Amino acid sequence: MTTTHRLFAPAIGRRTFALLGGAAALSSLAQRPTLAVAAVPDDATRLHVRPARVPLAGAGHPDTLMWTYDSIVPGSVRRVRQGVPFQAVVENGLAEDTTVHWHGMRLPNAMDGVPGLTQPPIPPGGQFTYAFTPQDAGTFWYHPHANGLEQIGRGLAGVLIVEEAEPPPFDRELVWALSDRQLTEDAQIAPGFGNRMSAMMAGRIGNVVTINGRIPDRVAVRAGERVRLRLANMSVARTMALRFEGHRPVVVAYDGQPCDGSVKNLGHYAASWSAWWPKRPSSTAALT
Ligand SMILES: [Cu+2]
Repeated sequence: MTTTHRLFAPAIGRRTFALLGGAAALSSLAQRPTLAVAAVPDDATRLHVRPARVPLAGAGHPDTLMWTYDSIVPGSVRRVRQGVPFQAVVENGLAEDTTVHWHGMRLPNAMDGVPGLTQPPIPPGGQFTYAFTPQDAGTFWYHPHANGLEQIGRGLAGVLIVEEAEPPPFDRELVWALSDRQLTEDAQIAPGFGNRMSAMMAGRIGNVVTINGRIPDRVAVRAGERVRLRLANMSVARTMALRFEGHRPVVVAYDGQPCDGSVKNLGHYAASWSAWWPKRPSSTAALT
């Protein structure tokens, strides 16, 4: 039996979005060939930081001009292996400095991406090579640490998955990169990142919530299916409170660390969960 579940009422328009398809598409993009440049190993991942127009709001709305990794939002899901060296060459195509911070990862200080502290910022047109060996398996994410609120708010973020040597058994894996955007009527990122009022209040809370860069609609799960759900909250200020009505998810890891399932809320910047759907689904699942 396949049951279709409504996630929430989107703020702009409606569209059917296959979350599994979205995650698969992101994975395949991560595999695309890299440019050949001297002194860069063949197996290095490249991240091109650049403005691009992306179909955030969906049919009937103009594409949204965002700041992207490789012209997609969020950046592609990067999969690396615990204990296996990882390299990423970041090329800055923005008109301002940037860096990449690997959120939640234990790594050498020089690779932590804090401009002026652990590295010089990557200037417009410049590049920087990050290299480290992931020590912990889990769900992490990457984002700039330069002008972070605006650069993340304009789209720069992606999921980094460190695969364990022996993954637990599951039927299917879903990756949900959660975010929110402050959009104008014509589906563009609203200016005013330095707004004093929002800085004094809760921060910049968007008027549109997205999963994997799209306004979500429905996701189908089978009765009794064991789904490994990887969650990352990439919004700059919004606390995501997830409700799975009729389901009984079990939290198996938090911020990349295995846990006993007692964690109740996915808070701001609490990046990583994995969860099972071990029981029969019923009629609704809600994200609020
Ligand atoms: Cu972070």
